Amino acid sequence: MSDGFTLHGSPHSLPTYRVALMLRLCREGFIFRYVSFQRGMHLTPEFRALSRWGQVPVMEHKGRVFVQSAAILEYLAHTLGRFGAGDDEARQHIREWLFWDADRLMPPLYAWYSVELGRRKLLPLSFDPVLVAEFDRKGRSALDRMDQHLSGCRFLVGDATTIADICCYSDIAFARLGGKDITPWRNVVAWARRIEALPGFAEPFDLLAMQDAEIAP
Ligand SMILES: N[C@@H](CCC(=O)N[C@@H](CS)C(=O)NCC(=O)O)C(=O)O
Repeated sequence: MSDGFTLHGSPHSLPTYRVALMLRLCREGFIFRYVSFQRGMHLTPEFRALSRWGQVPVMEHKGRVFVQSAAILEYLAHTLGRFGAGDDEARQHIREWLFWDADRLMPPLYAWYSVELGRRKLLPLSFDPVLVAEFDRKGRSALDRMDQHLSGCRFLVGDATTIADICCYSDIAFARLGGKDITPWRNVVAWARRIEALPGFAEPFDLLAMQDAEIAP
């Protein structure tokens, strides 16, 4: 096992992107192992031995195995000393955003992407229009909340980028890939531009290749 970072996931996976983006912004190289859902790679005994819940992303580092993208971001912030909190209060606020994201932001915005993949027949997915309307209602409401918060600040917590921003930004990137126009949320758009201006920033499909690859720092 390598002493560096190995990331198992898929370019179509929003939580995989969020970990890859963090590593890239920290200028850390990593080995990417593509787990193809279509080929059932997530069901193999080797993968199930790594991933407690059978999900990507999985990150390996120094003989340890990590799952759950938000928890991985916290580990990376702590280990690499980047994009973390300056004090206990900020750490708590960052964690609140990570939990809010998993509860309110990521589910509807990632669903928008799934709906689009199904619509374009790239995956065998179809959704009841009632469900699609519900994704829309929840996604819009979460974006309203975020936009309101960002009206008074440049980043979600404090005055510099943290893992809270990296986490929530990934949802915005996938909402856009899902064909959603987020321009009505002007503060969110301005904030997203700040993340996109960070050195090393890359869009999802520019960062993760469809086959195993060594990603340069
Ligand atoms: N809360 C998890 C979500 C992970 C997740 O939903 N992964 C999906 C791909 S994006 C997956 O592995 N799905 C396969 C399955 O659940 O069987 C995280 O943030 O890491």
